[in-house]
Amino acid sequence: MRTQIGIIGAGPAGLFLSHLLHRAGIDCVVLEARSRAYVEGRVRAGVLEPGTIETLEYLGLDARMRREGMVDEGLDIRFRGKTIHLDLPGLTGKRVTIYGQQEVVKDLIEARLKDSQPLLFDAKVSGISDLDGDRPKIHFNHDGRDEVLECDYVAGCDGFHGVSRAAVPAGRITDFERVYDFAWLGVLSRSKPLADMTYSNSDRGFALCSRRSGTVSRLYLQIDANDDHESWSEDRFWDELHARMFDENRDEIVEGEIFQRDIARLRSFVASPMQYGRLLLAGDAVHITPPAGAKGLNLAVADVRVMAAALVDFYRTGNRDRINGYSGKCLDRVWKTVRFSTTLTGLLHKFPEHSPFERNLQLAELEYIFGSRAAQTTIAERYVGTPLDPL
Ligand code: RFL
Ligand code: PHB
Repeated sequence: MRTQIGIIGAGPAGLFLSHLLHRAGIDCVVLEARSRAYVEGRVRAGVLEPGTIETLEYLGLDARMRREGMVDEGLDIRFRGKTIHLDLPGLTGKRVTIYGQQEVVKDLIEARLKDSQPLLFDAKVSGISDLDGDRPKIHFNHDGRDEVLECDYVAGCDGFHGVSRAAVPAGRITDFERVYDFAWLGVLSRSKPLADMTYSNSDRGFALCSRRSGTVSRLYLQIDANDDHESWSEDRFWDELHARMFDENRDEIVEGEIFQRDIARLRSFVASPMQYGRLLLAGDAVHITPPAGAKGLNLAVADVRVMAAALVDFYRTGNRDRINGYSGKCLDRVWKTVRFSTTLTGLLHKFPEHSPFERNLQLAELEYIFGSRAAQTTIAERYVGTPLDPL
C-alpha cells in the first residue's frame, strides 16, 4: 500500500487531519487500532473552542454540532460557598460550545466513509521504519494479515499510549512531565444539569458539573490516584458531589441514573520537538494537558491545522521549510496551553502534599479572582482559546 500521508490513529487529531488534507487534494490513509464502535463510544471531552468550531465549519461538518451543541456563555468557580462567575462574552467577546468529543468523532468518521476515503478500523500499527529515509513505512495488522503502508510523511496521531512517539530514536525527543497523585472520576447521568459549567474547589477536593444535553449531566470528582470504580458507589458519588458543590441541602444538583463512568489519571506532558525525520506528531501523542481547562481536543485541532498547512505548502511548492518549522510553530501554543491547564489544576484541586499554608495561598488566589475583573479576564481569554492562523 502507498499513500502520501499515513495517519496513525482515528481520534480527533487523525480525523481532522484526514479531512483537512482531503480538502486540499492530498491523499492519506487513516489506520486505527480499535473498532469503529469503540472509537465512537469513547466518552471524553466536551468543550469546543471557536477555533475548533471554525474548523468544522470550514470542512462543512458543522451541521449536527450547530443543531445539537449548546453555546456556553458562562463559567462558574465555587469556593468557600462563593461563586466567581466568568461572563465569557462580556470578558472576551467569545463563547464556547458544548458538544461531546464522541459526537465530533462520529461526524468526522461518517463524512470520511461517505467520501469513500480510506479509514481502516481494527488496524493496529506495530511500528514505523525508515523515518530517516524519504519513504517511511508503517507496519500494521489488519484482518489477521501483516501489512505495510509506504508514504511521504507519517502523522503520529495515536494518543498518549501510541507507538509513534516510541518510534523515535532515544535522545532525539525530550519528555517533560508531571504526573499528579489524583485522578478524575467522570460520569454521565440522566439528570437535569446545572445551567452553567461549574468548577468547585472545596476542602474535600475538586468537582465539576458540566453537561451534554438538557437532560444529560457530565459530572466529575477528583479522586485518589489509586481509587477504582469499586471505591465509588453511586451513593458515595452523589454524597461527595453535593458536599463539594456546597449543595448541603441536596436541592440543587439533581441525581439521576449513572449510565457511563470512567477514570483518568491527571498528567501534564510535553514531548519536544514534535517531529523527527518523516514523522510529525500531533495531539495526545505528543502532549497532555490535565482536563481542567478543557484543552486537549482543541490543542489537537490546532496542531493538525498547522500540520495540514505545512503539508499543503510542501506539495504545492516542493519547499519543506514549513514542515521543518512545524514543531516550533506548535510548541508556543502547546506550552501556553499546558501552563494554563496546569495553573487551573493547581488552583482548583486538593493536593495531598499541601500544608495549611499552601491551602491558604490557594484560597487567597481565589478571593483575588473573585474581586478582580482583570484576573477573571486572564482566565476567560485562555478558556475560550486564542485565534488560529486563518484556514
Ligand atoms: P486520542 O483521542 O487518544 O486518539 C488516538 C487514537 O489512536 C489510536 N491508536 C492507534 N491506532 C493504530 N495503531 C496503534 N498502535 C494505536 N495506538 C493508539 C487510539 O485507539 C485512538 O483512537 O488522541 P487525539 O486524537 O490526539 O485527541 C486528543 C483528545 O482525545 C484529548 O486531548 C481530549 O479528550 C482531552 N480532554 C478534553 N479536551 C478538550 O479539548 N475539552 C475537554 O472538555 C476535554 N475533557 C479530556 C476531557 C480528556 C479526558 N480524559 C479521559 C483524559 C475530559 C477527560 C476526562
Ligand atoms: C466536559 O464537559 O467533559 C468537561 C468540561 C470542562 C472540563 C473538562 C471536561 O474542564
